[in-house]
Amino acid sequence: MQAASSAQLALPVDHPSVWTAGDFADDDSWLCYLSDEQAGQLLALVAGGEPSEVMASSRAAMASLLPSFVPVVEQLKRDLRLRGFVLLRGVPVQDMSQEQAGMAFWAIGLLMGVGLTQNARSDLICPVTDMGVRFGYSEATTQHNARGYQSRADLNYHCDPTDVVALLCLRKAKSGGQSSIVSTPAIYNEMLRAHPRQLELLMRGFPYDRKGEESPGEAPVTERIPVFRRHASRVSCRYARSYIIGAALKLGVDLTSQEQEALDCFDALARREDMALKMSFEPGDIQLLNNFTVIHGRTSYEDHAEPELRRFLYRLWLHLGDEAPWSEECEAMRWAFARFGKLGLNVSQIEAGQMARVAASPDKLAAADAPSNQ
Ligand SMILES: O=C(O)CCC(=O)C(=O)O
Repeated sequence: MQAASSAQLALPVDHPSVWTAGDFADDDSWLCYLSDEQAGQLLALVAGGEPSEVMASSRAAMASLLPSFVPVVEQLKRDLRLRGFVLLRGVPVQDMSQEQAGMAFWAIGLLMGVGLTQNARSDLICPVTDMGVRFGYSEATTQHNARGYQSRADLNYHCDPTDVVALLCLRKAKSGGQSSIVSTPAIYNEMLRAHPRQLELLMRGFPYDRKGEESPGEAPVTERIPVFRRHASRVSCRYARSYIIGAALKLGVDLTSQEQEALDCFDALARREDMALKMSFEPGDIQLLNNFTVIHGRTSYEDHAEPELRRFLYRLWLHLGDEAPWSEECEAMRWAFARFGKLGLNVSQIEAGQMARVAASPDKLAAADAPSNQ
């Protein structure tokens, strides 16, 4: 890894990961439509495959079942390294059961990286849906151990703690639930220019809450994770305010007024109208984000009355292996708040123990999970 010199540190980042919404006013190259051939190969895969076989499949085996995806995957990974986001449109979820949609999603993820467990239930394909959890990210509304993806609340801009997060939309909300994304290198540049004192505090970082999902004997909070870490030509970011607030509460310390101000400054820049690229998911869309350079948020939503119509996404947390730029991150940035308890494990690490739950129905999940908030 090439370390940043002090001269470089003083300069703004000049990299394709720096963008604002206006840069895409006439550019939809981030939107990638699946071809009929690709949709057909996905349908053939899920019609013939058992979920357990798909989950245990190797990347090479999956590439031979989905050959039309192989060149696309290389392009997607390039886009994620540079611009940091892609929306894949056209997974034929309308012709699949929910379980089959989960399998198709896993298969595409497998071609890109290694799927990791995302909670204490070892979910590899994690439902993002309203399970009745109350969630907030201010000091006043933070709920003990609650995770936002199980609520229908507005989700403040944050990254997930892996290299890449992927969200597959199966059903939209009745209203709301709009996704928006912001370039964190663009926030960094703005802070470097106008708020250097706040930036310094963010570079020092914060401990993150483990939300009660740690194993017995593990600390309830992480070590300090920098919000920004500068490299020679780029900058990486980790940010999830509800986890920072949760950790401060568990440690019994108040964030200082300067720290609060620095977090407010980050949030205010993220929410600036010119910064965010908004997108509305359609069923069959997969949003892929580089968590080191893109934060995502979601507006609150209203659901349909009928459970079978309610907003439902699946989520993958992908580890992209030892190629740059992922391999250039230090341990605290790379694994952030992902590797503890039963989080951050791949299939081979968990198969000796419990099997991950694959594509269970939201009702079963709600019943199983309601009291634990995991
Ligand atoms: O529901 C969404 O659109 C986003 C959910 C989310 O932010 C997450 O799962 O990290």
